[in-house]
Amino acid sequence: MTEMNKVWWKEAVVYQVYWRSFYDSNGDGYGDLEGLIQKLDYIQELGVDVIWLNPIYESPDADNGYDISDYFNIMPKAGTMQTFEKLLTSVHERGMKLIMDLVVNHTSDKHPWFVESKSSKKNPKRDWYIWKDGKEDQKPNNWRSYFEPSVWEWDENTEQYYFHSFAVEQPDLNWESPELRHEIYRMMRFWLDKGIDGFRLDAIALLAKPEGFPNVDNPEDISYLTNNAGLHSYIREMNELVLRHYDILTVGEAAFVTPEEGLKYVGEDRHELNTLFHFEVCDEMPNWDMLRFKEIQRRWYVGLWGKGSNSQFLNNHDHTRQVTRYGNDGPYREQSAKLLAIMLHTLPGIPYIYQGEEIGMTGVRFPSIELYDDIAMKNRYAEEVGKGKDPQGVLQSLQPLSRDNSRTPMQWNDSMNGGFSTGKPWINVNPNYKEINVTRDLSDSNSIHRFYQKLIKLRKNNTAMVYGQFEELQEWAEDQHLYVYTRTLGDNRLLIILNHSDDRSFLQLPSEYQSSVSELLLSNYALTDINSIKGTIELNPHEARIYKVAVK
Ligand code: TEU
Repeated sequence: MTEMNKVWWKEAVVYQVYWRSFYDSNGDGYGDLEGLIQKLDYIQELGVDVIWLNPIYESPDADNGYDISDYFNIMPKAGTMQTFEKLLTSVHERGMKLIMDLVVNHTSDKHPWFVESKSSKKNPKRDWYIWKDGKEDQKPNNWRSYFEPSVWEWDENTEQYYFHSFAVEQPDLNWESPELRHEIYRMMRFWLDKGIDGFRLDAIALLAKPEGFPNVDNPEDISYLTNNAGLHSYIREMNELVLRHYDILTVGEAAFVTPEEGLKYVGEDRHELNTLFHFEVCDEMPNWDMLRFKEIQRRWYVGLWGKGSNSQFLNNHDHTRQVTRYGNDGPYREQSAKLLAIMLHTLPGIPYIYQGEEIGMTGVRFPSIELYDDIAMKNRYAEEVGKGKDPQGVLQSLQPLSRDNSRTPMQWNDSMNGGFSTGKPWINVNPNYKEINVTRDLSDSNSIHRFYQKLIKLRKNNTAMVYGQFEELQEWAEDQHLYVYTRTLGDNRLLIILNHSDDRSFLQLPSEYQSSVSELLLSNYALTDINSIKGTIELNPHEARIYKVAVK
């Protein structure tokens, strides 16, 4: 595989800020941009390069900002345009970059465009959204949406249905309309000309709909909403008219893609996006499965390496906390959080840190549906209970993967509300904030946070972690707990050994490695001896090591 050309965003570590849960500066119970500004030193000291900011645009907040009613203004609970501009300046003054969430598959149903479109079949903006005939009791087809049993919502006034891939409050934009597309490009330039450093493109795989909107055999498998004909012509047009004119990072949220499909988005010869989030792990692997994870990593490495860039993450604002879902958030929480960090930062791809991951924040279990906020969970709860299912059983089935697991407020210290807010937080703080918080981690040189700092610093000094070829040691390729691989760039080789298990593991490396280690770069146990690689190695539960080895 050829070495890919070097560029700043490939070497970046990205920190995702779900601002409404990050830090509340005015006591209204919501995090805000002023609060983020006050915490920029904290983010900078972690060592990250780019901040990904979840949507801050005007929104009725049906889906926590992913239902936009004005792309050109900031929602008041986040702050003002002046606060945003102060934030952007402060981020740049610290040598970091800021990418924004671009939500253009849909708007809010309160967006003036939709209000106009909905007002009459003859309105000039009617075709900025997707309207279809049908009868009140007969929908245009049998598709279901991410958040509702159907993608169709009846409008009594104009006696047609409108299409929504997500909630009723989120009507899909009609990307077949050139007028709509050019208005979106104008909006993108508005933000890029302010100096932002790129976009995370929300639900980008959904922009094109299946030709003719035919019924499907299995409505529950909503992959039919994604990766349809015409999609890449839209993204290429977006690149041609907007993206290619700026030195930016673009990352597409691409649901239901395989490496082959993913390459269409990020192939360097495709002139579409720089990189992507695929969901073969977070959407399709409910619990940790090392063999499946290895297989996914292999396919994506073979599919993209040398041709396009991948991303590495195991949680975000839509997916529960990684140490809970894919690690051990009990007795081995610290070791497990550090092992997952080493894995994500040494596998091929740009690593994303979701706020709180760097202190090992965990998932949560609220005792009643009323304490949850996530529209996806509440809609699914209502749908299932509406079928006559036991409410408590439905709640318990939805809790593990509820998006609210990752949306509880950042835990800054052990004071009220974890130091997040002096008001009543919009969502309850995880009760473990007294034990898990930033202040505690900053006071401990062996904390998860301090480990992340070392790991990110290591990445800056070892370009093999970015551009090195990936190769598994075949002796452990089929091991359910041990993950052993190298990253090689020229004569710079790293050997990574992971024991993803609550038990000890033992292994004996091939002699070529035993005699070639030159340095133990990082370990999540108090290990210092580079000769620790010789003979039979005993690995503690969730032990992870990075060695520098000579290339023979
Ligand atoms: O999520 C999009 C979404 O749900 C899927 O496309 C994604 O592939 C994956 O399945 C997530 O589990 C985005 C935002 O991240 C989410 O917060 C919004 O609710 C949604 O779009 C609608 O804007």
